[in-house]
Amino acid sequence: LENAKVLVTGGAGFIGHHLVSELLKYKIKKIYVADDLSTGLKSNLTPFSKDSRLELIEIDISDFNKVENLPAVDYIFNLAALVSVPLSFSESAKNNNINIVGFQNILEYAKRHQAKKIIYASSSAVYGNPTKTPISEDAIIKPTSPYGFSKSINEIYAKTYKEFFDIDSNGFRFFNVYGKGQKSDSPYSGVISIFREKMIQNGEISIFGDGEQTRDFVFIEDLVKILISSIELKNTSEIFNLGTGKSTSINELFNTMASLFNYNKSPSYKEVRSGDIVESVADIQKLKNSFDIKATTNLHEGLKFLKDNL
Ligand code: UD2
Repeated sequence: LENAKVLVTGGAGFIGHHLVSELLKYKIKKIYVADDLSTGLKSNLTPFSKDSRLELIEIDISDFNKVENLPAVDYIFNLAALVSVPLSFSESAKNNNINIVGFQNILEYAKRHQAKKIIYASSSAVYGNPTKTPISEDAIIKPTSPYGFSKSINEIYAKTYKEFFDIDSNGFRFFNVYGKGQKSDSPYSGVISIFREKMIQNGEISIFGDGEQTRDFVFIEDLVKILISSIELKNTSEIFNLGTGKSTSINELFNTMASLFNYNKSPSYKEVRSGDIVESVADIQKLKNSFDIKATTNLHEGLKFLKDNL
């Protein structure tokens, strides 16, 4: 990364700003953040505003005229996306524009500027409801939402650009990412940030379904380190699960958080959220085989960090 120029799309978002923060620890030459600030926040980048290596460019990646004019870089991290599964149903055109057209624009930009590599966010949503857990990368791709579909298309596009234009890439199927700075004020926010906020305010917590559905919660600090270390992989268009390999039910999550946050109320059980996946946990063998860095922060440590760093 020494002297490299980097583009981070979605760099003002939750995952993006953690990535920017980590990248700035390297002797990097320049980091351009491309973000339309629709869900990302300028304030996420305020802590680094004095670092002249960082530049925010306010663009929507679905606008090719704008993408084409972005400065040339060595590496691209594509994190810009419409990330909500429910919204991908109600705003499917927007989902397609940002997640499919936008990504294709970034690939095309990479090709024209001969970028060395694209590292992009895919999602566990490409699997839909897995027939077998833990889910390995070669499991059937059967998304159950426009969001999951769009991410599966990203993977196909990226592989195509490797095949035809020799653009290296790595796609990471993110499982449930959590950490500091994740929004809690939207109905589409992640369960951990919602529970945390409600517990701090001693508010009412809802669990959708019986709470026995499981997720693989991966800590943001681990995730960004893995993304950065993937720069070392050459001549590749591989796709990796990015999770911990550990499964936690929503009931377990609730109980762990309740004791950490001294929350004494009981949750109220509501109807299952439509399209909710029952079991989700990553098979991380491939990730382990390819990276020295692993997502090793266990959920209790990660949650404790969240509590101590309010
Ligand atoms: C995650 C990703 C999403 C997509 C999807 C793929 C997040 C925030 N979202 O959605 O982008 O990749 O995986 O499958 O990581 N829940 C409650 N009470 C609440 C909120 C949530 O019980 O107040 C439950 C919810 O019904 C679900 C679980 O908690 O069973 C996790 O929900 P989530 O919204 O954090 O994440 P998920 O897995 O639906």
